[in-house]
Amino acid sequence: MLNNRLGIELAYFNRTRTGIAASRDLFLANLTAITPGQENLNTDKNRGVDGSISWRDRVGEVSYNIGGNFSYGRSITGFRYNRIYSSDFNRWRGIVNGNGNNFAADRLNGGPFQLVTVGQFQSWEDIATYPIDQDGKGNQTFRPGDFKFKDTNGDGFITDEDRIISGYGLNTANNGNPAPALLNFGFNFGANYKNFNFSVDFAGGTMFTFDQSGFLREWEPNKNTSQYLFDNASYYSDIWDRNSPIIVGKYPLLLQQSAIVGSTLTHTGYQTNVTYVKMRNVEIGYTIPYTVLKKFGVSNFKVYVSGQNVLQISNMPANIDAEIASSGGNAMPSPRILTAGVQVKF
Ligand SMILES: [Ca+2]
Repeated sequence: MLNNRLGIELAYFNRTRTGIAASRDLFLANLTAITPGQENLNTDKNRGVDGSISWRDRVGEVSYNIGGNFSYGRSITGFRYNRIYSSDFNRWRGIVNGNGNNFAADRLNGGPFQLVTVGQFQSWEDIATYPIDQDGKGNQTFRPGDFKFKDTNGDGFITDEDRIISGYGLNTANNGNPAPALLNFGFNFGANYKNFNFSVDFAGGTMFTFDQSGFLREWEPNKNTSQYLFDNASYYSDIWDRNSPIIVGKYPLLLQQSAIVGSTLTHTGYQTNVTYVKMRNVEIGYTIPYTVLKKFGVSNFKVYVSGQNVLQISNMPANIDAEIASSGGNAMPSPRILTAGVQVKF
């Protein structure tokens, strides 16, 4: 298009898988020791769109190219064999036998049902006068810095029934580690001027949830925690005096207890809906002209510096690698590689 300067591609996909194996709900006495076999009962759907655009041209002695691409996809729960729900509320949530997964038919697969965090208690007085009872005990188990939750059904209490779909999917099959971004994008730029060349490309993603766990969330007995959590948690103004005022940070006090601070129900207090972009590759090079090289018997001589994963801009806690596979943050990030080199061909 336009003398081959402009390129555009757009693709839409809509895939339905049928015959996914599942077991029928059968009620057999445990004594029979029989479990129903799996049959091809269910369906799943995946829909999405991806595209790319590129442009290359020349301005005076500079030739350049610029491009971008994206892909967006979502999975949707399809037909589900007539499951038996314990209540209409669980039917709406798609919860079967206490399984927290979202199995409701024709719903976008996404965030788990969880409490939504709406703030933090700022002081003891704030706790004493807070109109919503979060623990069924008049909030006496809370301390300044602990989370406040949304009373979705407005009954004045925080219970299981206040949970709603919130955030994007967490990879429950993988310890709650982040699921892949629903929207991925990239863009690139390259230019040549005389004997100089420059190229850079960026890659990023958005629409996924990072749920801090482990080192980024807890301070349990005989366990380490992260500097990030220490730096951002609430703390006693006098560490030797438990009656001293609590300075409220971004997270609750770090207490050595096994229960998750604030609520035993999952909530959004430690979650971030992440958007990130990384400078994936960058290179600048200079090629010595052949007219100069010829007399040395060299056909090609190029010097360059290049980098991979040079920088990341994101809203990740502590700006840790958004592509990290661990919700505890304790995994190897993509390495940052800087290279300086000389290419010689004879
Ligand atoms: Ca409620």
